Amino acid sequence: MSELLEDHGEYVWVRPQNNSSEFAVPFGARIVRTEKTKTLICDDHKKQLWVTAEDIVKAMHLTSRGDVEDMITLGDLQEYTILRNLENRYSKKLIYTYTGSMLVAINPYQILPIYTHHDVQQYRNKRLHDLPPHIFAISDNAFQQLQRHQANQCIVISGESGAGKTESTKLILQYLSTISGKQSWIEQQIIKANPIMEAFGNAKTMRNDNSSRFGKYIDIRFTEQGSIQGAKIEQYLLEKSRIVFQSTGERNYHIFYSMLAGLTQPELQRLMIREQSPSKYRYLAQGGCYTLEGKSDAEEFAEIRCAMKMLSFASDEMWNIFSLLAAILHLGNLQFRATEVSNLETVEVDDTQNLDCVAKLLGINVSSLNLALTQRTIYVHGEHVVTSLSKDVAFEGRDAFVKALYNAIFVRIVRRINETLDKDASKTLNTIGVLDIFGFENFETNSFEQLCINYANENLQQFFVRHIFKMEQAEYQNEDINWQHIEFHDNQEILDLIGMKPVNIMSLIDEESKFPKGTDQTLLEKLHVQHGNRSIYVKGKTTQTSLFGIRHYAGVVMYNPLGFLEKNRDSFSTDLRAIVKNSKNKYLVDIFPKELPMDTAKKQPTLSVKFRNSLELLMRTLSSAHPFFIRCIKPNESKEPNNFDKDLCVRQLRYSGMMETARIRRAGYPIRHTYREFVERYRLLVPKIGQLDKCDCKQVAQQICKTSLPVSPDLQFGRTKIFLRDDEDTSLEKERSRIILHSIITIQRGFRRVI
Ligand code: AOV
Ligand code: MG
Repeated sequence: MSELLEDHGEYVWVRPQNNSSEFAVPFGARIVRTEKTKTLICDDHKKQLWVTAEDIVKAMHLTSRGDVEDMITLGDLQEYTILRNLENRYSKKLIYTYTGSMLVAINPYQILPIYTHHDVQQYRNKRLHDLPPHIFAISDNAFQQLQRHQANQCIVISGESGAGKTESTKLILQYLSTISGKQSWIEQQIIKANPIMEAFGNAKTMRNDNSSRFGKYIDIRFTEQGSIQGAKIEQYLLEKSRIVFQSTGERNYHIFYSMLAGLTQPELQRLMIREQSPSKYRYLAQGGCYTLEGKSDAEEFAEIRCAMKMLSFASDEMWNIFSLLAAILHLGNLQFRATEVSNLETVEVDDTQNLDCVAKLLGINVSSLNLALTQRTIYVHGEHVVTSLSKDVAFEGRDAFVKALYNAIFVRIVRRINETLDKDASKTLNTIGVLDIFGFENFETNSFEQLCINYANENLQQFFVRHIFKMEQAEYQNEDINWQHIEFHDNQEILDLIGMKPVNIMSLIDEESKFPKGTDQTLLEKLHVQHGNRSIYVKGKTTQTSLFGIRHYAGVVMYNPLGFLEKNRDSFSTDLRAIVKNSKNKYLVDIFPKELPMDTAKKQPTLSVKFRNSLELLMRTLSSAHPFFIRCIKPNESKEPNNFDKDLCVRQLRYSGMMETARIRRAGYPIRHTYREFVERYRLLVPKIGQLDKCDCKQVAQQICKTSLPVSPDLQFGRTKIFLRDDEDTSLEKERSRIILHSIITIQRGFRRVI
């Protein structure tokens, strides 16, 4: 590239300097001055620095100099060109950018004045590219497509925790409910379903004060006239561990704190809640964080109650829910004492007060509850055998019960919301579905939940890749270009490995969960034996022998199988289940799924089966709809405005699978110019080209390629654009630099001769 260096003022891409991060990518700059062995450049932040000729990767495509609203129009579509485009726009508070019909949304972490009623009106009935990129434009487009083609639409929102998925979902709902017409009751009910779902399914985490700990798909049904007729919400994989444990700085689900702050004194008394401070409850106190900045739990509670009323929750139903939540709090404070009977470790409840409260609230006899918490009945050859539990096992059993109980409450609440929103579902009408789902996860320790989440993301990734592959194909067809020889492999192999082909990882987990002698260790051995020699399966290295890994589309994730089987069984003690079944609390009996007879309890569907079934259903729904994609990006970890952390953003771009757009492009012709742009840039390669307005740019382009490129170059002439591969682009750039250099020298010589 040394020829380039003489071309002063040229925009170039420069290799990252002094940065060892795996996410470091070339950055954009302008050449200021060149000396013998080094070049002075000025980067986007106006910082000047000296680099060597080798540091300069290549000249910048014309379309990358400023910023573009649709990154598909970047003549050079790469990770670093995408990144610079996003950063340039973000610095101007332009948080939305398209890549075709996909929207990239960067969380501004500040209130921007772009969501007003006026903005809603602005975007109404416009084509996608008529106005600057906006989430309202995507929403409107989905609505237009629904009406025009009478076909289902779906909007898939993804991104990591805190990237803005849930806020985006709310903005889409706000837009759709505003434009759909009369602002009737059903629209308000749909909007109000959200605070209820958030109260029970969102919590403060280190990454997000209002983190959704479940995935959701909201399908909104429209009448032929385009007004909202109803909606249906599907929920996925609520994080259950949070109910009994929170890491430092995190909270349990919002509802517990708002309930304590918002219930009246008589209500608290009825629930036997003597302490209003969350710090007094073990299940709320482990994270050491009780309040949320800028939020009043008591006010929130009033809003939740109001929203529940609007969604036709009866007051006794609400009371039943609060009673069960109170029971959970009392259960968490229950104390056990280790005892010993004939040298065997046993346990007893050491806390009659809490035990009484729990028994009353659950409608269960105190002594049966006491026994169910401290003993286990097993069936051996059709006989009941009762064994006493150790203290640790008793605690575990209680926690497993609480997790199941809270999950059952959550599932029931979503079902109730659906009963209200999903009336008249018999009429098949077209829908717009919005998916707000956890993004790809790779933590220090990855467990069964991460495997499920990442499997869901692999499915979505395939859906996405197939869609953009089709779009790219459409561009080639529009331009009458031969597309046949372009091959692209998606991630089917990973999907097969985790959950699709026989003896996949999920089915092995299932098998081991049902096998009486199965342990997490035997599971690991079976996984290794079955899949050990596949390239996408990774065995843990010497320091990680207890782990197994998968080479996901977004990178390798190592999973720790510890606890996999227990989580997959998704069950709790049969003794507790038996007393729940006979409880006087009808609501409690009702929210637990009708269990199979006790001795066949093992045959209940496992979590992996349930999850795979709901995922399969989701993928079928999505596949039968016309998709839009929103990729949310978190610009920094400190939740602050005007701070674009490049490494963090590149990582997300990779995890979001957005690089597939670039990769698919690279599989074909990555560089493309309109004929006019092309001729403007390379006209100097051929002498005597007249005024551009008067010549046929396509013909001139063909002439330029014929004279300047080696014989039979790999390129294609489309209807309006020329399509090039990297080699041809580099040749043209070199030739251009050589000619510029030559003419500078000629001018300088001529100038010297004159003086
Ligand atoms: P998430 O849904 O993607 O995370 P949220 O939608 O909850 O993330 O966004 C996190 C926070 O970022 C919000 O509470 C807002 O403060 C801010 N935010 C997001 N989008 C916008 C916006 N368009 N304008 C202003 N502020 C915004 V998670 O559910 O944790 O995966 O699990
Ligand atoms: Mg969320």
